[in-house]
Amino acid sequence: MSAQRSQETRVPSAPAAPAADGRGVLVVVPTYDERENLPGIVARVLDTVPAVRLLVVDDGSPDGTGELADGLAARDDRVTVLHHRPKRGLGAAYVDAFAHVMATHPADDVGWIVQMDADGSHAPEDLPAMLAAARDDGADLVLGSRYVPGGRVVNWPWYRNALSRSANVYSRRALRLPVRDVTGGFRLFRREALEAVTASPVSSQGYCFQVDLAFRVQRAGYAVREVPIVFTERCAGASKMSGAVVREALWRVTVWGVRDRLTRRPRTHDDPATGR
Ligand SMILES: Nc1nc2c(ncn2[C@@H]2O[C@H](COP(=O)(O)OP(=O)(O)OP(=O)(O)O)[C@@H](O)[C@H]2O)c(=O)[nH]1
Ligand SMILES: [Mg+2]
Repeated sequence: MSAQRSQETRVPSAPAAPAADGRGVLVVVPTYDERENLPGIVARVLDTVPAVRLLVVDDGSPDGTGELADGLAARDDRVTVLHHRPKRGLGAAYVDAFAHVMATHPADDVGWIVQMDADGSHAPEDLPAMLAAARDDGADLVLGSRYVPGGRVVNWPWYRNALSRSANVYSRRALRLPVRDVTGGFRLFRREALEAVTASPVSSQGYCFQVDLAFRVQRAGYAVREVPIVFTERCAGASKMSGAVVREALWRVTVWGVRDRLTRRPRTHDDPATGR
């Protein structure tokens, strides 16, 4: 093969680490009825990491969030919108958005992908610490964690705290995962790891989508790190949390845990606090 041909067919590779200003990073923000929250969150992301790209994934929000996002995209070319229909839950919106990102951005353009809620619970100001964890610790997946030292939850009623804590304890034990916050939705993925774990179909929809992806990344042998975040209950709009979401998580995690034990994988001895 000639030198020129090998040059042409070379697959572009992702940078080894994300830049502090967000170059090479794309933030995916799923929205459903987040009209009041979206403009503020987009502005804060772009202020914090000015070289970042941001993709809003809207499932035809009745409150007009999709059109509002189009307006933000028209004013700032760092912002794009994926109008995703029909609404099939958060998991489907993320999976289709990830596929869209991979198809529209080569690896040397976007090597790192963030997932983040639009409701203000995830503070964009925590992004630099998450990027630094990937840069300095060589993480493939950085979990924004409420349950490591320095992390916390603000303004949740006791029953939401209890639900989240129990879901984490159950998921960690059932799946033998060495991380403290496996249900959180504020994360940074190395593109290669995300591509690898979404190559097989992902059918989990609600909260358990987060558990599903973290489990896949950890079992595939990628490096997972946790960085403390302050999670704040949304100020505006309604939560999409429901009994169905909890039931889905419970049965799916139980099935995965049983299947994992039947395959007789040795228990990991990693330090739960750091994921190392
Ligand atoms: N595109 C899309 N976004 C969704 C869907 N469901 C939820 N979202 C968005 O996903 C993010 C998380 O949803 P929330 O309603 O905050 O649910 P949650 O964070 O799991 O629950 P809370 O802790 O009560 O806030 C928000 O930005 C929602 O607008 C969906 O079906 N499609
Ligand atoms: Mg929320």
